[in-house]
Amino acid sequence: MALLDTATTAVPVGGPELPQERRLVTELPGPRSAAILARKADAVASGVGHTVPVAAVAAGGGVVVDADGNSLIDLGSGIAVTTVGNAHPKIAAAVAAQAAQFTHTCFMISPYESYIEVAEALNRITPGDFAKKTALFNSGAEAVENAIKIARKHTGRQAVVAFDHGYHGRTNLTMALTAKAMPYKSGFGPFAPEVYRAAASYPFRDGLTGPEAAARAILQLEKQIGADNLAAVIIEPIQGEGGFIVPAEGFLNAIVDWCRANGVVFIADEVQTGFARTGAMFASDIFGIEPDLITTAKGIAGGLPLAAVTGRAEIMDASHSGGLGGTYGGNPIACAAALAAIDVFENDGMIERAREIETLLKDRLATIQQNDPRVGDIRGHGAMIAAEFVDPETNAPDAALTAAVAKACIAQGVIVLTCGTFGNVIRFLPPLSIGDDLLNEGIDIVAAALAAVAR
Ligand code: PLZ
Repeated sequence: MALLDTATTAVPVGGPELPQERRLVTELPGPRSAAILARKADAVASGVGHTVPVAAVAAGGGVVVDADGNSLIDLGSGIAVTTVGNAHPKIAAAVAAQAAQFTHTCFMISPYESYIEVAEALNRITPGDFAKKTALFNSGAEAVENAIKIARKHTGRQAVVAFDHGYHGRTNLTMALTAKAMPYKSGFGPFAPEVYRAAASYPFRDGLTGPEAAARAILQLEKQIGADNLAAVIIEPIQGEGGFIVPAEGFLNAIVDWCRANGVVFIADEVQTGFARTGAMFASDIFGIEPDLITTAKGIAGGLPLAAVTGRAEIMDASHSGGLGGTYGGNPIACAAALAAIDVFENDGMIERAREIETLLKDRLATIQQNDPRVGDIRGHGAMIAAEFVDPETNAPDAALTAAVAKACIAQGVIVLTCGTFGNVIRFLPPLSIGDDLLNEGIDIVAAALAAVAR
């Protein structure tokens, strides 16, 4: 069965040449998407959900085109992955060339240069002016799992601390690290042992300064777990799924200092914040911290599955030879894509573009907030910006309003994602290849959707 009846619909080629416009030719889903989604319901496990009810056929610049010819404004980048832009020409070319050369040997069997080049690039561009090493994996969760393995081996200790509102993945250990039961954990236990949780810094909700929030967390680490038992502390420098929570100034620095003083490995999970997304190459750079280990994925390879753990050479080398790996980790096609993507991040003005997007989004959202106190907080860095929706009287999270606004935006052809422990945050994660016109049009639609939901 063909995916599309190509006799009647020409499938557009993706990439930046796609018409950069919002265009709705049907209601969403249109008939072709509806038919494909009906097959999804029959063939794909129900646990695998979807947010936008269309079947994608092409994407690039700032749009996603569906099977019916609708063109949607992309403010999600497939959850912060297509940061350089979908079907970026340099990535498409690198992937095609490598696929014609060889598709796989297994790096643990016959190594190849591109894996090593990715490691060299990550050792160079991640924060910290010290000797580093890297190991490559397939997904963010797998990188996190391996960072914990390495930290345990290095310290000879077992306990790991993650934070309130943290998200680190859906595998067993990373579910344990993740702070939110629904939809990520409920019914999927038992979870990995020796995982503990500390209080995070959430300035909009806790009102604490960075040092105050850090003191609260450090008290928990010392009294509930004991530094001598603790292998690693893992935190997202800006918490992603938990609500784009930017910690108060000084919070991360105090935690890093405490870890260093106590021989605890500090792991920054930059799977969502990495690679120019936040207007810096890594969010750790914004806060002036130098993690011992850093986990990356998502934006690293422009949409190909690749992930990494990078960090201090003496920690990365803790494992016996053969202790780290996997069949596909550092697949050559993914490595070719990553080298192309890192070239774009470093040389094509991506960091500057992320900062421009921050200014545009924050200005527009601030105007909306002035007229509507249900927008409780606007926060974030670069092209990772969020609005938190509340009951203006009590500041209580308003998940129903958030869901209604997001649904209305999607129906109008604007892909927005929600997040937050309380489900009351809309996050904006546009590809850095999007133009200002589409960004503005997207925010116009968010504003109209908000205005349309009665106060
Ligand atoms: N660490 C900080 O953001 C992935 C997951 C969405 P994988 N976030 C999006 C979902 O519902 O599954 C993420 C992250 C941080 C780790 C991960 C996990 O990365 O590549 O999804 O395994």
